[in-house]
Amino acid sequence: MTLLLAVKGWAIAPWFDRFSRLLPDRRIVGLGEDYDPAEIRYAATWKQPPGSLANLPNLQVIFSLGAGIDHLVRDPHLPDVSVVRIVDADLTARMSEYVVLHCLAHLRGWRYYAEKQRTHVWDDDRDEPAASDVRVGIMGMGVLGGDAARKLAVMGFQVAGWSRTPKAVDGIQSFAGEAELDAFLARTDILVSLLPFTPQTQGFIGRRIFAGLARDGRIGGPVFINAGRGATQNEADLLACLDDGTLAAATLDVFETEPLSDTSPFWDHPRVTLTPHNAATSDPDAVAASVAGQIRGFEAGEPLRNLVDMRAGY
Ligand code: NDP
Ligand code: OXD
Repeated sequence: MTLLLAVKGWAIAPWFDRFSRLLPDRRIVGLGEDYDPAEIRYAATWKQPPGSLANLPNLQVIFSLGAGIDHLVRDPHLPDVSVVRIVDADLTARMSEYVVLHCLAHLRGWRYYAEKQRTHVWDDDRDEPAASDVRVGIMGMGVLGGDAARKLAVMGFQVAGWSRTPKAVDGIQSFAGEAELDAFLARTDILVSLLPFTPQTQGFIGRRIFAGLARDGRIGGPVFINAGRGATQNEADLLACLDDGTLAAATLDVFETEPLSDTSPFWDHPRVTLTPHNAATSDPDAVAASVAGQIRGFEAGEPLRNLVDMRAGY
């Protein structure tokens, strides 16, 4: 009944602490510790080294401690057991805060006025559209995209979503699949990506997507916000499109390679705002409680929730 914490890139101590308190009757071990592979029943993972979940003969469930599961999909030695991802109100709320914040920042000229303040310029001539003048398009209308869409609509934005399958969300225009992609892009001033990384989305957001965005909007040109996965964006295209005016600005939380290299041109780009993949941090209190609850439910015979379809890859 041991839980293995297979976590890399995050401090592990808070997870040990929460899981030990929530599951006091279990042994909690970390990678590299001395344990018998046969004692591991559950694994809670984030960016585990590939192969580290192989050869655990009694492993039954793998939990991702984040909403994304690409660290699992990319592991060629992943055992064929149930994979559960996090769907958590705290994480969802954090992502929507991020998306609303950055849509508003582009609407209200946040960087523009920061520069005016830095240079002591009282500039009250900027065109100031209302949120209702601006069309936001969200790629990926899952748990996170759906919540962000609803909250943007409350702020007054004209919101549409694009996903594999159509969605019925009050007040949100739905587009689906390749056949409706161009129409979705053509009505979008601010493009937000909350797409997962899959073989289909890898490198998908490039010049073809940026060039399809509306050019008649009120915010001075198309804007791209990516809080999904970095590997879904073609970074050479993204830079070229920012430089030649195809895109007016970008907010990036995720990158092809993380941490972002010290020499990346994104750091100093005048039209890029960047954050270190923290749009929606997994809070150990909320996430460990969710995983522990699932373990107890599973052992009581309840079905696991938020199971990943490993064939679809998300
Ligand atoms: P979901 O699985 O709930 O939603 C994924 C959405 O993407 C679905 O609407 C799905 O369509 C759509 N989609 C998948 N593949 C395609 C495709 N090929 N074409 C069109 N649409 C597609 O995921 P979440 O909303 O919970 O999370 C989304 C992603 O956000 C995560 O995978 C993760 O990568 C990222 N994330 C980033 C964080 C950060 O801090 N930056 C934090 C948490 C998550 P359909 O509904 O039709 O299936
Ligand atoms: C993620 C997360 O999937 O932090 O990026 O949850």
